[in-house]
Amino acid sequence: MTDEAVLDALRYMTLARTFDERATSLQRQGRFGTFSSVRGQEASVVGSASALDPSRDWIVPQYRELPALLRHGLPLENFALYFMGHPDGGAIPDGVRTLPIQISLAAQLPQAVGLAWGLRTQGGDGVVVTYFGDGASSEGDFHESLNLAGVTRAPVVFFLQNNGWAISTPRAAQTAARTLAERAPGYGVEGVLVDGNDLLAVHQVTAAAVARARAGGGPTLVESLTWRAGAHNTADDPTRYVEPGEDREWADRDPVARVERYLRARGALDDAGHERLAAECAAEVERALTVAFETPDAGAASLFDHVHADPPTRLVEQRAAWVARQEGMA
Ligand SMILES: Cc1ncc(C[n+]2csc(CCOP(=O)(O)OP(=O)(O)O)c2C)c(N)n1
Repeated sequence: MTDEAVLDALRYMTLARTFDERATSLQRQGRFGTFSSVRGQEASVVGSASALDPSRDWIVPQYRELPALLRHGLPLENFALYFMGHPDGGAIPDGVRTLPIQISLAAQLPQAVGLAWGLRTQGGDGVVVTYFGDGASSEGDFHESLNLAGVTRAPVVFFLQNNGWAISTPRAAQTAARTLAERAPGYGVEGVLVDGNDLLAVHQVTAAAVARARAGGGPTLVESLTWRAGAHNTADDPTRYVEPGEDREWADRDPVARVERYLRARGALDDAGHERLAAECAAEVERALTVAFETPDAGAASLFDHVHADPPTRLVEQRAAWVARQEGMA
């Protein structure tokens, strides 16, 4: 990666960390719903996303990949609206090649394989990168997806973020395999293990997997070994299951500080540049939050919209009853 590319990556990492702090505070105020932070995993997410070409590649996300979606073109205000429960937050603007956030573990993986296989069948050269965690790798969808991808040689990169935990379940309780990456050859898929807190290493490994998939070389499973710094989400209390001091060694490997140190050592970042970056990110987060909070309320009846093109009678009746009830309460 050039210094310029690493600076660009640092911008997305800093933006995510700034947004994380505001989102956590807004959740505490009751203005955001439950929020999952990407803190600690920024190098893993940004290093992989920066290996993609947003004009032809696709991201099929889980719920912890804000900076990847931003780099791919999703406006930050859409992400904020999502956590405010606004339907606009689930809408992906035209031309942005990402699927919506997936909460149901591993359910995005068969979709990623189908999308990749479809792109190839239509003669395109796009590659799909799909994100998921160590917990999701215990789901049947994971195994079915790797199996199908191996057989079809679909241009898909399975990007497994092993952050040590599935809420309170440790990685060791997910599988007896020594590593998660080594499961890949059993499906005829390439498997790679990478230090997920090293931006440059993650970028290099993902870029190689994307190039191979684009050239017709088939799928890869990347296991990005990282660490969730803090809670699973704003509803979780890790002090109940993480031993005190267990995360000490990972605190020393903070991915944002690591990239900052790297750039400073190369003379590509100084105090003034760092302050400018922090101020720009803070301003961008405030801009996006202002847009989100000024977006008109969608109304409770929007619960029924965007689900069926042609809703069944039962739902049409329920919607009418719901609207009448809301109006009666107004
Ligand atoms: C099918 C399914 N089962 C259970 C849950 C509840 N749940 C939400 S997140 C989570 C843990 C996920 O851990 P992991 O896959 O490692 O991803 P991480 O959140 O650590 O990034 C669980 C069990 C769910 N969302 N979907």
